[in-house]
Amino acid sequence: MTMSTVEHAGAFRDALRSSKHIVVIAGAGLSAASASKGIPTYHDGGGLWRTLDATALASPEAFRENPSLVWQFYHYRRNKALEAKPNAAHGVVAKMSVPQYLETVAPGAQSFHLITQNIDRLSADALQAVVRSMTSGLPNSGQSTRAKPIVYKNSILEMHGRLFDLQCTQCKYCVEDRSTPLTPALGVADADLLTYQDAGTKPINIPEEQLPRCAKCGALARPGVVWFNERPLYLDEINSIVYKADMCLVIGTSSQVRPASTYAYRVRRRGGKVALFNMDPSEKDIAGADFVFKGPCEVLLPAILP
Ligand code: BV8
Ligand code: ZN
Repeated sequence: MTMSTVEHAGAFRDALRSSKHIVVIAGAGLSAASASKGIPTYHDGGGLWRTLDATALASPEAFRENPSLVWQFYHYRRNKALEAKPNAAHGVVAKMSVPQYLETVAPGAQSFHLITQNIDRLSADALQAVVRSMTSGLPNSGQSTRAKPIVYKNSILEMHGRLFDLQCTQCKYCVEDRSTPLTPALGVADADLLTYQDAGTKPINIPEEQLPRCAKCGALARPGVVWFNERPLYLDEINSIVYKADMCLVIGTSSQVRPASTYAYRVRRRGGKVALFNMDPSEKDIAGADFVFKGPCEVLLPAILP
C-alpha cells in the first residue's frame, strides 16, 4: 500500500474504532478473486451482463416464458459457484461477525451486519469456517459455555437470495441443494452459455417435466434468487440496520442496482461514515465516501483489518 493509503488506513481504523453499528454492503467484486477461473462479475470486464442479457434471463417474465433457458443459465452459474472457495476478503468480513474479533477493531461495537447482493453463499461458507475454527475442540460447540455469542445472530443478509436454493413455484417450499446437475437433462444441456450465446447457437429446449421439481408437491422449482422487479429479501430488517449504522463499508459493488445502491448514501446522510473498497471506484461513489481504498479487496481488507 502506498504511504497515503497507510495514513488513510489509519484514519479509517480510527473511525472504525469509535463505531457502534457497523454494516458492510457487498457485491460481486467481493467474490471476484474466488474460484480458479474467477466468478465473472456483472458489469466490469467481460462481466455476465455484457455477454448475456441478464435482465432477459434474471426475471420472472423470462422464467415464465422459457424456464428451460433460464434453468440452463442458472445451471451454468451454479457450476461456476460450486468451483469457488471463499477468498481472503470473505474471511475478513466473516471475522467481523464475531464480537470477540470485532471488539479488537471497534471496542464499542454493538452490532454488525453484512448485507450482500451476492447469491454464491461464499460469505456464509466463510463465516462457517470462522466458527468451526473457533469452536473446534470446545465442548458442545462452545456456544452455551460462553457469556458472549460466538457470532452476531443473523449477521448475514443475502438480500438477492441464494443460488443453491430451490424454491417451489407453487407451495413455496424452499431447500438448499448444491448437487449438480439438478436433473439429468440439465447435465446433457451443459452448454457454456457465455460461448453459446456469443456463438448464437440455440440452447437445447428441455421439457418442463425434466427441469428441477419441488420435492414436496412436484411442481416446477425455480432458483431461490431475487429477480429484477422482485422484492429483495429482509427489506424491513435492512432498513432498520441502515437507519442505525454509523459505519458502512461498501465492498466490490458498482452500486447500480437499487435498493442496495441507496444504503451507503442513507448511512452518510445520517452522519455515519462510508469506506469504499473497489478495484475501480466510480467518481460518484468516491464523492459519497469518507475513505476510498482503490484496489483488490482480497488484498486491501486483510492489509487494513488483519
Ligand atoms: C426491486 C440475483 C421493487 C439474480 C440480482 C430504473 C431505474 C432505477 C432502478 C430501477 C429501474 N428499473 C427497475 C429498477 C429496480 C431494479 C434496478 O435497480 N435495476 C437497475 C439495473 C437499473 N432493482 C430491482 O429490480 C430490485 N427489486 O426494486 O423490486 C420492489 C421493492 C420493494 C417491494 C416490492 C418490489 C431487485 C434487484 C435484484 C436483481 N437480482 N441478482 C442473479 O444474480 O441472477 S442483481 C445482481 O446484479 C447482483 O445481485 C447485484 O445486485 C447486481 C450486480 O452488481 P454488483 O454486485 O455491484 O456487481 P458488478 O459486476 O456490477 O460490480 C462489481 C464491482 O466490483 C465493480 O465496481 C468492480 O470495480 C468491483 N470489483 C471487481 N473486482 C474487484 C472489485 N472490487 C474490489 N476487489 C475486487 N477484486
Ligand atoms: Zn411445492
